[in-house]
Amino acid sequence: MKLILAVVQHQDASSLVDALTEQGFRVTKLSSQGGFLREGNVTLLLSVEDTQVNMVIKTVREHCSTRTRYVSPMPPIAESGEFYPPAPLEVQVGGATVFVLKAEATRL
Ligand code: 2BA
Repeated sequence: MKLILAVVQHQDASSLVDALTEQGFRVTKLSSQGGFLREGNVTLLLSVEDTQVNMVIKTVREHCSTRTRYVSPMPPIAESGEFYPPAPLEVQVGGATVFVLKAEATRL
């Protein structure tokens, strides 16, 4: 068995969960937050057979898009009233960050 953790963007989460559920996978959806952008994202938790990992990854790939975000860095400390607006930093987010771990599932 494998435990798959998939960090995906909010915009992609619903269609991905629908697709995985239609394929018969059990999915747990957790609200999460990225440490860099400090924005909400979604972490999906799936326990699957080893032979199903590729199918899950294929489905994640089909439903998760790469998006560009612009982050404003902190402005430099102003001296003598001058202001230099810092250039926004371009960041590519997604499609998805996927971790596959060995797992044993026990239902109590
Ligand atoms: P965030 O930490 O908010 O990161 C959002 C995007 O910012 C990242 O997209 C990446 O393009 C960029 N980024 C992150 N840390 C950076 C840094 N130290 N310097 C420069 N740019 C940086 P993704 O790589 O697609 O990651 C999307 C989200 O997936 C992350 O949100 C985080 O929640 C999760 N994630 C990504 N890699 C991870 C890892 N190795 N371990 C745990 N979570 C991870």
